[in-house]
Amino acid sequence: MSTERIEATYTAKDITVLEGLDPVRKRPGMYIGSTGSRGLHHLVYEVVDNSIDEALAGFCSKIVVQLLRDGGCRVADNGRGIPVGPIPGRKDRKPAVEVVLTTLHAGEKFGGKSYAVAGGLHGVGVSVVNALSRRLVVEVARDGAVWQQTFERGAPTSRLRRIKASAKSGTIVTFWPDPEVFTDTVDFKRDVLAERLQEQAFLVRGVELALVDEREDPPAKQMFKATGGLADFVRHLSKGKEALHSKAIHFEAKRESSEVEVAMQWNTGYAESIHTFANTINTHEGGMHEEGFKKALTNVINRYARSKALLKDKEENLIGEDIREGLTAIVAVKLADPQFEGQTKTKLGNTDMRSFVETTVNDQLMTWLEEHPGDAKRVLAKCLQAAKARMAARQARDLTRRKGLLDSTSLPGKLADCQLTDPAVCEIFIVEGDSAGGSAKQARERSYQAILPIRGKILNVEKARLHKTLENLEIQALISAIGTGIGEEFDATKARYGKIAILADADVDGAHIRTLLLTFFFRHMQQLIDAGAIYVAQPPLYRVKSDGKYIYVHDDRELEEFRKQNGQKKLDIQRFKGLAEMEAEQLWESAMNPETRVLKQVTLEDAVAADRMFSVLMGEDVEARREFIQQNAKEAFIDA
Ligand code: 0RA
Repeated sequence: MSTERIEATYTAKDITVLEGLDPVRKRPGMYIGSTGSRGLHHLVYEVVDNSIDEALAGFCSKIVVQLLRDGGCRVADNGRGIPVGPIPGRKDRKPAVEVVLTTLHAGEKFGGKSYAVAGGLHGVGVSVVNALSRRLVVEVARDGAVWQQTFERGAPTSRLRRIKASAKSGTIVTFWPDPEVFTDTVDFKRDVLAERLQEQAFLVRGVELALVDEREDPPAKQMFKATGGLADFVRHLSKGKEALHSKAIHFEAKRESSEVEVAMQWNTGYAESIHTFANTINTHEGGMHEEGFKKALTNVINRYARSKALLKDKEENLIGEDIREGLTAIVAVKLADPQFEGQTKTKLGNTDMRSFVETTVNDQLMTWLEEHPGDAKRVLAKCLQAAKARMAARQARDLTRRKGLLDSTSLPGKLADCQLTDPAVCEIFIVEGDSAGGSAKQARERSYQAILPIRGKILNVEKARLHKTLENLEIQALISAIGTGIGEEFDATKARYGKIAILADADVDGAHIRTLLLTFFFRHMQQLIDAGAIYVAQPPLYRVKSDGKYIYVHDDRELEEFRKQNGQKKLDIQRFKGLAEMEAEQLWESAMNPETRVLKQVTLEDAVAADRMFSVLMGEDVEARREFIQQNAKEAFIDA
């Protein structure tokens, strides 16, 4: 999970097809999502995706990503190489490689790729990377020679030159992101890239991906290659969880122009962790392949339970939720012409994928159950137990619902609601502690800002079943204030606020509370994260008086920056210990006033990584948690 300052977001449908690269430089956010750290990393993904396409088409077995000491990034593959000859039918006789690098969406116009990656923000083309780089060098080995061309901010600074003879083939793209575009940072984070390359390696079996960070001395090298395909992926995701059966269930099927591969494993936990992909794109919003998978899963488990008399004739079927509790699964399809739909263009729309996946899972999962009676018994016991818990939970929930605790008909007593009711303009601040809550209530603009103080640490939902979660008073207050309900009953249209901001102290305790709240949103109201409704407010750490004016400073780096800019001046610096000791006016100016506050929008950049992070960070396995925290100690908690 990553957070970022709010900036305008656009969807792919806003992108109009234009030939030149000017529009990319004018509105980079439209092409790569943002010009922050996320957008910066998108440049790398874009180039790697092109190499992955070559691997999917069966022409590339190795991809190397190098982070250069001078801030550049080099992506090398041993694919066919971008064509260097002129494009048939084009008058200007420009080499295809130049057209690919200087024209938006050129990739689609030729090449006849079998499984072209084109969804969401991906597949915008290497030309976008070129436009947003202060310099880019492309080298192609193909047609008996190595060819090279250079560019600056998207414009060629040389013609395509033949460098030397070569019998090899492949493409090397080296680019230096433009600091005029990426004003926040041009610093690539190795961990972020590693996570992504690791995921790609799981999805394209046998392809070798390497990451070399030459900014370290000696260079840090990581290699990703998954000979076990998705089974390796599931093992990776299940780290820190206790499996119900030792080996992941793993199967695949092919037909004319499509493939499906599934790997799944049940564990003793409660989280449902299903991730779906189409042509290596994470279909975060699901779609037809996910529907087919869930339908077959429910069907097979019920049929098996009946055939073994684990469910009696008069007993009701297990529902999907019972079966998916504690299930980690990856469903990956490959198809020729993927249709990406939904809010973030990550929902697979191809209807034929539903029946293809459904039939495959129906057959193969049933076979697995029949062939592994011992494992099957443990899985079924777990599903039946989940059903029992659900019935108990339903009773608890009916009770709470009867008392009106979860819907917004009776709002929690400590909520200081706003006067307006239009969710488009209303905001809620979830504030840690009653005293900070008190200041926030005084500070707020009551027409459109609501305050919900929460006491201490809320329940860790990672370790609790749904009915335990719903019994928790802080969580009840949260659910009813927000208004959407949770789980199956979640209804986004009932949201009472357009922005939900977590306001916690800038210290370790505050970070913990923020993580608990984010875990809750991730597991039970993920749609709100998808909709961009969840924010983290950044309370300031310092107030600096300079020239009679007060300035709020959010961290030590910012303070250092400020000191540099005001070299000679004497500064009067006040350090805040916590929200509670801030005056209402200070809180308003620094954390709540839309004109001056810093709100970071919580985005699910990588749902798979977030899933793993929450299970490990908030789960039972102390050893796995210690290791995770040590490995990630350099990174602040969740980037927030
Ligand atoms: C257009 C057509 C073909 C391959 C590529 C582009 C291509 C692009 C990139 C970007 C990075 N690595 C790449 N490798 C290949 C098909 C070429 C053919 O038909 O031979």
